[in-house]
Amino acid sequence: MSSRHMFGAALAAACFAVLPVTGVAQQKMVLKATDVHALGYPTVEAVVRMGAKLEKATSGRLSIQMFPAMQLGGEKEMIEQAQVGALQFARISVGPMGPVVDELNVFNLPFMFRDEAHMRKVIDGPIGDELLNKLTAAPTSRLVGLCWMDGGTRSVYAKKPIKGPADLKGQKIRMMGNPIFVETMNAMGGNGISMGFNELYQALQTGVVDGAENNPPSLLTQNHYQVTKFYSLTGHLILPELLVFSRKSWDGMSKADQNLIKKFSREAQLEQRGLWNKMVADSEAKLKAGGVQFVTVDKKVFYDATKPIRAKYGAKHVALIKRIEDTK
Ligand code: BDP
Repeated sequence: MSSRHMFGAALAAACFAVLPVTGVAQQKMVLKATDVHALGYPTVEAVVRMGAKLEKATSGRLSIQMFPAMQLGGEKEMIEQAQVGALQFARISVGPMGPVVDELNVFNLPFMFRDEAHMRKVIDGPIGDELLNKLTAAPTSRLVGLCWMDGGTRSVYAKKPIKGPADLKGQKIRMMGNPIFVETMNAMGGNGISMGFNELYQALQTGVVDGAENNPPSLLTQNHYQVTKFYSLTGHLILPELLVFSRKSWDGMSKADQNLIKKFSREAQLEQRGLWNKMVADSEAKLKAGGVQFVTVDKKVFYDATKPIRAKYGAKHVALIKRIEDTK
């Protein structure tokens, strides 16, 4: 962790230290929230709006202070800080949570969802709820799963078009911190490199990696498109985002406050996707205007190439995968 991030964590801890330890429902609480994205990004905006609702509903007793744009580090650091109660809300990808709560890895399998509508149906329904509850119940998580958000479809971007596995040969492609993703990229023909989001821009600029993969809003807002001009529509991952809460902080709150946060979280899940749809459309237009070429790809080739990954990591979760596939 860099000194800037340590300072952020210490600051967050200090601010929460004045808060009640058990059940003193009337005391003022400033809940710290963090996200890798900047203010205005749909996931950040959804949490900021939740803060306004919380303030209104509690006459200012509960509020949210947002630390956006990786001010508190990458997602690994965010998870760790939430676990120790140095911050309360962490908005993270389901990607880095897979190694913490194994069932979540089902969402992290390549080509698990048919399309984004399918993913939304799954997160909105009983499977979405069950997995949030699993995350909360897992002793390893030390977090409370609050809601899902939309993270769109991830495709590969690099300095050249990627139409098939042969084009990925020798290409170092940054993946999120989860062995499934590294193995997925290797199966797709490239060299998967696990790296924090906070290190990626520089790695692309200096050639430490040749490319990465993400949704259009991230490609745009992180300025990665300035270095990588070809966005090849592999669509290998449709990953929902997660909003989690520090279990340590949660246990010190009243049931009524917990229920309020849960209610607003569910509302945030549904509200965020309106913001997301608009952001994706805007981002695609801006990327094209910025000279990025969108390359059409025969996804079937990558689907077939990643079959061993689904077989290896899906074997333990056959029943859950069947339920996801059966969700229409
Ligand atoms: C973005 C997610 C963010 C991840 C990032 C990544 O919104 O949570 O940290 O991808 O690739 O799409 O690390």
